[in-house]
Amino acid sequence: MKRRNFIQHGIAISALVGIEIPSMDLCKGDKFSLPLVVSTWDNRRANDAAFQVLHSGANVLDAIVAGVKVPEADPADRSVGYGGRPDRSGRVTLDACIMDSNGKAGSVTYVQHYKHPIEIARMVMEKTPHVILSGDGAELFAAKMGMKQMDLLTEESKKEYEAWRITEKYQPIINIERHDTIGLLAIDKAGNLAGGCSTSGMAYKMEGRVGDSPIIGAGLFVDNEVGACTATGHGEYVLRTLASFLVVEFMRNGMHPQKACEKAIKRIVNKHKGTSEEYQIGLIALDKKGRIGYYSVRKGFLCAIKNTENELVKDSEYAI
Ligand code: SD4
Repeated sequence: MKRRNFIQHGIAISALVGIEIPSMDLCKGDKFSLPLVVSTWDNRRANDAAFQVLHSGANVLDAIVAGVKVPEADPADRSVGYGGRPDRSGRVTLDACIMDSNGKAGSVTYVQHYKHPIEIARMVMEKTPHVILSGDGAELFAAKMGMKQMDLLTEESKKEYEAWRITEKYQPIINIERHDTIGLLAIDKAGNLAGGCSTSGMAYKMEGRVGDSPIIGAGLFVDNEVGACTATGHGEYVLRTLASFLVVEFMRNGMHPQKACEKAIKRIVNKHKGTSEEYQIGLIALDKKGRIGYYSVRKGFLCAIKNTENELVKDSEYAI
């Protein structure tokens, strides 16, 4: 079911799973029991996959990869992986990154023909001396690692792209077609954190454009001593402010994840006062104690939460 059709004002899925929903304040103020998974938008299926892995006692990094792979493989998710909208040359180019509990990071940018950039990012982290591989180099590395190529442009994306070419107007629409990137954060029973982020980026972006999602500190940041944050939305705004790093630093200074997300979003808004663009950014954060936060520039952002007692999709509060 389409996110925008399903979610209205913090509808949780208690009706579907028979679970009582904590109030908004409880969600944002209280600790959740561990293990715990949170993700951007209505990524419940990704949360489920990640949680199952965590619950089975496996590594928190395995949980991140299992979760992120769900929207990457889903052609109905038009902002991630297979089925993602192309750039203005008609190519589907993917960005992804991952961070583990030891502060290691891996990332790929501008990758074509591979459905699971999160797996390539993990291999960059684990099997190379580098943090980021880009474009041809990332694809060559994926081929060497035995990953299979495929055509990522679905018929639906192709048709839309051809319709777009009539006007070629680059005008991202907030919350709907161009914002469904997955940012997934998880914490295991022992309190170890990890995170991942994956996207096809802004639809009809310029060739070669790289967004915030694969940039460590922008689209994602994890510090196992403190907490983790991930971002979605108009990446240029996140890149200019290194928003995920900023949120983790706020939390390091003792701020609650909710306050930290709010403060970072307000900084983004203040720094971009003069812009006429109707941009959207959503941030979610998780700290070492299992407390969460989420906040956005505008109405419409969602945060999905899953632990043993809860399976929720919450509307975010917003700045403007
Ligand atoms: C980008 N931040 O490439 C990504 C887009 C996004 O939901 O988050 N879409 O700018």
